Amino acid sequence: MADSIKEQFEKQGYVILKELYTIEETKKLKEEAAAILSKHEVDKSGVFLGLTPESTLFKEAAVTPRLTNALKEIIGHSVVFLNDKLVFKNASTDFGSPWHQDYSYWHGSHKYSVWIALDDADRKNGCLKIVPGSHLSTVNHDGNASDNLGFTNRLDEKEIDQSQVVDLPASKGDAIVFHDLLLHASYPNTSGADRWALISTYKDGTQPDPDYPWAKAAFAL
Ligand SMILES: O=C(O)CCC(=O)C(=O)O
Repeated sequence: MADSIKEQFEKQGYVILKELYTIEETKKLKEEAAAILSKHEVDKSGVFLGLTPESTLFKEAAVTPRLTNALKEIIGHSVVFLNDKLVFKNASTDFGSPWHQDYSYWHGSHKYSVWIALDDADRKNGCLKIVPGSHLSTVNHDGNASDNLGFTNRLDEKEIDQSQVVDLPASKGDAIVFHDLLLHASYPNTSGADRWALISTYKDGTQPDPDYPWAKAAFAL
């Protein structure tokens, strides 16, 4: 019998929810995200934190039943949505995100992020790559971050065993739920087209945490 979502997550540190949103729903999310960027006069690629506090469409997307059922199976009955962010790489973005574990940025209880493709993503435009099973240990983030590309906590590429790396190409509307110790990075976008992704972060509501400034609009599911 195939592993359950919880078993897959516990072994690999991630699960893929194919077609979590339809093409039409994903198109609406991308249009809404573009409207929010435009309202804030953001015109170059990067990261925009906090779509759900501005838009009921994103709030509805964050609580879509197939996703919340999967999260409850993985996390338990008490799940809290913390925040979401848009990682919007446009044609001019030719750098990938370096290898890291998200936990190095927030500490506290473990968190669970959902990476949602708003565009089809592959090796040419910056899909995610991960090391399955790497969520079982914490590693040092002492890589050189002097390139001004953010990600101040990162690993040196040569610390990654390339034979263990798995690419996670995704179609629009697919979602990847991953543990905050899963080692991940993304390829540069060399396609000349957009690669936009939405990342929503959740936690176990029974676990204490500091009052994160980035999660002011948190709510329990
Ligand atoms: O979507 C990407 O390029 C990766 C983003 C990422 O790893 C992160 O924000 O933690």
